[in-house]
Amino acid sequence: MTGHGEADAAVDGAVEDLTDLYREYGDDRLPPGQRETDRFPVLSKTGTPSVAPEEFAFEVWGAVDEALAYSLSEFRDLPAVTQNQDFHCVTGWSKFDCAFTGVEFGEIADRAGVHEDVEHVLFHALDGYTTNLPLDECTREGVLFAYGYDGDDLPADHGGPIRVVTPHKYAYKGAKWVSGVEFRTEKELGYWEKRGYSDTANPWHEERYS
Ligand SMILES: Nc1nc2c(c(=O)[nH]1)N[C@H]1C(S)=C(S)[C@@H](COP(=O)(O)O)O[C@H]1N2
Ligand SMILES: [Mo]
Repeated sequence: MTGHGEADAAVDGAVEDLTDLYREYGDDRLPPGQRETDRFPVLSKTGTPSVAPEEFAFEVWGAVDEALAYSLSEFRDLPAVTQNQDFHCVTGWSKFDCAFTGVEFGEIADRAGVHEDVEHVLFHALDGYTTNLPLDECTREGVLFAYGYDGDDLPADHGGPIRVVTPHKYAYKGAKWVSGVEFRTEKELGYWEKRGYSDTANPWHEERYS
């Protein structure tokens, strides 16, 4: 580990291996129609937004007991995990063994106190991107608000300071530069989901388009 970011604290702890998550869906680690790459391509609808770390706020609202707002340093003080995960982009590349450090979705949901009638989550990002998931697809293992990658701070092009990762879904379900999490009783489709990409987005079932 050559990192010198605050992510180190969690990176130095035990790394959980989530790369066998595919077994829920079949025998193949590489989903159908994907090819493995060693690179980590950057895919953004527009450019990388510039973020002043001191002004960054991570906010939680909607049908919750308590709306939350964290500065970046407050967020990085929350309990964190490091997980080895695979990453699958709907355009056809997969990157194995990405070490993401961050806060588990469930940790944030617990702190906010999600109302019983919430079934949907809409993630908001600084570039205007949104993406939606059912609540029960967010509270499962692997969904992180990641701020560390490979022992360092998550690079800005990959969504730093904080991005969502969703190893059981195509990666468009993981908002880079995530700034808000909205707990909803009714579904609202996100940016790509409105534009014809699959709402369910399971890579092993090749759910690419709706
Ligand atoms: N805010 C935001 N998040 C985003 C996107 C985006 O354009 N804006 N693109 C999505 C898509 S389609 C993919 S494949 C992944 C790409 O992540 P990467 O650039 O780190 O490879 O981010 C997802 N999250
Ligand atoms: Mo993508």
